[in-house]
Amino acid sequence: MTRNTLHQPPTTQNKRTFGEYGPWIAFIAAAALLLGSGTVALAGAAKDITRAGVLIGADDDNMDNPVIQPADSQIDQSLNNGDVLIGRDGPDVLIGLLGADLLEGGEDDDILIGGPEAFVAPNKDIILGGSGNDINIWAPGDGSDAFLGGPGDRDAMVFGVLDRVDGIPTLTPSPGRLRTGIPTAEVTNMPGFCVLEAASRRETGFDYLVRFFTFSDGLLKVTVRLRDVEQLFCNGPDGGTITYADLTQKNPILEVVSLQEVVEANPLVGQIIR
Ligand SMILES: [Ca+2]
Ligand SMILES: [Ca+2]
Ligand SMILES: [Ca+2]
Ligand SMILES: [Ca+2]
Repeated sequence: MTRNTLHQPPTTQNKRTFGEYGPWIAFIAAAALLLGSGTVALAGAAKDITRAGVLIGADDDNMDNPVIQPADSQIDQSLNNGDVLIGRDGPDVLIGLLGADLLEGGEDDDILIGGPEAFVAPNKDIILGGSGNDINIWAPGDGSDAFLGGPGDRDAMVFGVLDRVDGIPTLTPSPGRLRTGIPTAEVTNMPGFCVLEAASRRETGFDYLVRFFTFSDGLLKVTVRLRDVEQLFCNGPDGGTITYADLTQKNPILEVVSLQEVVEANPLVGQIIR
């Protein structure tokens, strides 16, 4: 399913030009950007771990799409920009953008981003890491999500302000991620902080609920559900810090850590956040 050309979604809202992508486009294109066409898109190729892919939601399943929405129907037939993005063998980067997206990393150590949705609803994503040590990044403006890390004993949940151009996360070259690059995010400058709550898997299907409160009004804005996730990185209640919880511990708590301690806990997260 590798596409060598950029698919331009048909809607005005999502129309982007190469120029708008800025200098990143050359790198992204070289890294074999895969832009989802339709609602299901696949990255990488079976039995070839070098075929990692960047898979970005097309955001074209909406009422402006005549394939989805018959002209003679006034009733919304669309998924409101929801995409299904499925990674394969390699270490993929999956980015859902707008809509309630379903992301599945597949095998290897994937980086998954349900948004960024920038407060545009629907913005509640379901994210499945699959095997390997996966990283899910939530950014302010994304809604309440569920992240199921799956197999892998170092799946990580990260809350941070994603670096982006025109709403699309920028991908920075990384030695271990030559085909895709990695997204980057500022954790210490978020407009809020996380509170970790243990959950009953029997009652909820999840191990933890992460509550995100905003500094400006002290209100609970978002809850991210975690299952089979071993690490949590967020901002602390005093702001300007990185907090970390080892979710494999009994009664884990979020504690302020240095960037060096982040690197020791998860080297790839250490490259992504600051
Ligand atoms: Ca989408
Ligand atoms: Ca994968
Ligand atoms: Ca995993
Ligand atoms: Ca896991």
